[in-house]
Amino acid sequence: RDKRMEWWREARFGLFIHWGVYSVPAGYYNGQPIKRIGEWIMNRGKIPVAEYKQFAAQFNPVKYDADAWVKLAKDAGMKYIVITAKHHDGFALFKSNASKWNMVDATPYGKDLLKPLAEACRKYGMKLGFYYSHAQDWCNPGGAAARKVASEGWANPDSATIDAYTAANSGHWDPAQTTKTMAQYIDEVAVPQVKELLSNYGDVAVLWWDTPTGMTDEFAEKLNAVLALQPDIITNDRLKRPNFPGDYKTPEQRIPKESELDGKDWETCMTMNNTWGYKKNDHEWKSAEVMVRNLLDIASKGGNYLMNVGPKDDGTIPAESIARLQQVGAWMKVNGEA
Ligand code: JFZ
Repeated sequence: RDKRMEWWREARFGLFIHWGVYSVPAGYYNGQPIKRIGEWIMNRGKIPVAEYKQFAAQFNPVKYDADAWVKLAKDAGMKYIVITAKHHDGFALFKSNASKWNMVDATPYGKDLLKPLAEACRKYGMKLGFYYSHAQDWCNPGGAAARKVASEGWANPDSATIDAYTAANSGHWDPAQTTKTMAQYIDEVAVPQVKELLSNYGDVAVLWWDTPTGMTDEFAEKLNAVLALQPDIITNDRLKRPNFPGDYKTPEQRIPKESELDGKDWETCMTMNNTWGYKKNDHEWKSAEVMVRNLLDIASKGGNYLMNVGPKDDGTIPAESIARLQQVGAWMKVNGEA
């Protein structure tokens, strides 16, 4: 068990990538800015499934250069990358036989986004992990939906009606979301897709589960069993609490105090501005100086820092993020241990 954790304990610094169909609306729906994090736009805006799916027709990241992304991370001193293979909107960045709602079948680009990233990671000796939203899935029927109200995010005149529906339908807002049970979704989509992720991309270093809404121990057991496909894989603590603690804890957007540390491994994930997925109206960037200070604080307490970028729909990482990664990299070259 500890052997698997060795590389991770020395890594200290990694790149989180939130990329998906939400980079197309980029924070706006019907011309209105939707509040809060960009990758939640479908839920906050209560966008109907059929309408949200149309954004995929515009998702054409022709400037995507996986080699350059991995090089950028490497030059910043990062040792691993975790990318959203599927976020809560259910969209798979990879070719999937379990759902047509994927990059190859639903976009004009028509190519698997994870394949070139896996190749580039092998080339540069970068560990690769997959974030997979196993419970929440707002487009594949039967997936869970966390109960967030539209009025918090969008001043829609219909929001009261939508919120009443959402409250009565365990967080869903479109009847298309509930045509199957969650058990069917787990068996027909989640388990097969995790199998695909752990079979088709070579070594997978990390499985990063997220938001266990609606999870039972039985569902978690089924997903956990698939990890056997990658004997050295490690996982975070978000599959299902408390029976599936995983290998490390994931304080989010915050660095634990010395007094909170309990000997368990941990990783702080953080955004550079105020969103994980790209939003064109979020300009509140942290400085590279703050990031270096965070890295030092985290490393000195024995944790890892997973720093996020939210690429755009054309396949480029925002210039502000690239600049910060380069600035942190310049500091690491002078002061880092590598
Ligand atoms: C999430 C996702 O919902 C979000 O979109 C993003 O991917 C982020 C990295 O993870 O949400 C969470 C999950 C856990 C906590 C807060 C937000 N938490 O434990 O405080």
